[in-house]
Amino acid sequence: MSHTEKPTILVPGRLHEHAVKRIEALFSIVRLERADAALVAPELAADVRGVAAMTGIDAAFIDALPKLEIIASFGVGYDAVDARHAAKKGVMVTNTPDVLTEEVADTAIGLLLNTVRELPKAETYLRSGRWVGEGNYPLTGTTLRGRRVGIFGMGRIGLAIARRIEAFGLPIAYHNRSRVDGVGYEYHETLLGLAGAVDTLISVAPATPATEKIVNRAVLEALGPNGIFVNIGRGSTVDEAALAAALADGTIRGAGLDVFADEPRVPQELLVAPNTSLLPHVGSASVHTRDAMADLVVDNLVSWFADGKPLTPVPEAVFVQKG
Ligand code: 8YV
Repeated sequence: MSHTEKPTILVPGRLHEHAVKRIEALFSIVRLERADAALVAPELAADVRGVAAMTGIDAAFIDALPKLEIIASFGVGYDAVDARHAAKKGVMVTNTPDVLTEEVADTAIGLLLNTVRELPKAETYLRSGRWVGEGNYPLTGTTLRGRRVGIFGMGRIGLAIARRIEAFGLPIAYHNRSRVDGVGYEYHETLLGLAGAVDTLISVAPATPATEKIVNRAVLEALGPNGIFVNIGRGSTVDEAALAAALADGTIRGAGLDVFADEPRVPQELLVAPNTSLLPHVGSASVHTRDAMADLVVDNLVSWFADGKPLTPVPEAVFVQKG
């Protein structure tokens, strides 16, 4: 790409600094306060050929950019991007799979252990002087020993979590839209069926219309009074009011949550519950992994503008060709 041919890339809202720096070096970058069609001035509409974003991109924003060719989204979950609309308009959409898989799986295991063995609470106990003052931290009522683990969403991250759980010596079952080829774990056709067969449910499910509030009262009842629910996927997949009620009335034993329906707001009932372990959506949040995600965002743009071959197109857009 010669200097004069540099495509204009629009970055609405905040984006990882490493991605911004590389876009600045390789493209002509334009920043916008947020991805709002009303903010797109005519000069911008005439120029922008790519969007790199960590934020939602709706149909109106796509329509406001007639020269748009590609939306490079930061993150593996791209529910905030209207990928179907983009693809319909011939706009490529990419996400950042693979590079975050092991990090998110690590976090899921940490969250599971924090929930079951109360490690954050035990640390707070020590730091606040209670070990000295009151003696040993109480034995935890829950343990990983003897648990049966169900994984909801057997994609790349689900598989990476399953590999780790295998090393813990625990049996694994799963539910997914469909059975995954080559995966030998016990498969359940429904989430309810899976919840009934396990006592530890780890959700890695993406946000789709089909998964909206799918972790509901019935699923939590099926998980049962010794049940532990861990969510590392998306908050919208959980009926949070039902979860808070289930935690309060003993329908399940505890929950570890990294994601919430209305981030960064966390329902008060979940914040004050003694049997929750909560994280502020840090599944992939190490410098190492976020830098790798940033690189993949930019590499998708580079590859698209060089030869029309994005590295990681989302399924809705795989058929989109560079015009
Ligand atoms: C986000 C995530 O990328 O990849 C995902 O789907 O949930 C995260 O890694 C992160 O929250 C940045 O917005």
